[in-house]
Amino acid sequence: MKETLMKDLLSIEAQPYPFELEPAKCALLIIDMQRDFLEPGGFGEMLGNDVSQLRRAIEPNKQLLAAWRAAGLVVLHTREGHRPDLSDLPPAKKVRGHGTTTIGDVGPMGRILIRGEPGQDIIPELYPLPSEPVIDKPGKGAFFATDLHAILQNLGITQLVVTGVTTEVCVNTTVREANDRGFECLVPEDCVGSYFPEFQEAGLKMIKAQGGIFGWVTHSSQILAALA
Ligand code: C5J
Repeated sequence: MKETLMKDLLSIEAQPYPFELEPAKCALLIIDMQRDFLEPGGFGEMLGNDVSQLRRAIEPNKQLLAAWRAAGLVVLHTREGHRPDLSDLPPAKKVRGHGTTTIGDVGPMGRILIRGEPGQDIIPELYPLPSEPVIDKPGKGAFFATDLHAILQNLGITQLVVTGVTTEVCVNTTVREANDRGFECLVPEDCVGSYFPEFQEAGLKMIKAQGGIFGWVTHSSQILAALA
């Protein structure tokens, strides 16, 4: 970590009020920026979703990730997915939606949401460095059935900048889980994405409502300016 940043408290303009970011205790947590959710021809698009709604978050994430890495701060990534033998896939999740192609079946980029398959991996634009932990999660929240909490505690992390997809599902669930475990969460609105514009708006409102009931919302430009 940059020596100068270590001692600083960075005040980030945010809603409902400024977020006091402590670089030594704050990690960037990038949620599920996976090929099957974001790439044309992937599972998300196969289900009829407009992936451009998610892809607009790629460039802001790239810039934030580059600045975060340059500052020497902690980065973690998550991937939603299951074991190849499906032993960690609840039957209720397997059949949800009554689709003809569901989790574990062969999709456009290998078996859908199965660890090790091309579609389950992170998009090349945001690919993790070998030093950055990747949390494979079977649920929507990144704390459920993973070692994320232990890793954050071991690293002395108490604050999270949470980005990724989708805003109302895995980002919101993770922010709520983190909040209940005592972490302060800051969400840059341009670095999260939903297939549904109305859910993008509502998902962000839910986080910052009632005095920041789950956390804070900002724009990545505010974080970039503070890190610069
Ligand atoms: C979903 C996610 N939407 N990462 N996953 O199934 O939000």
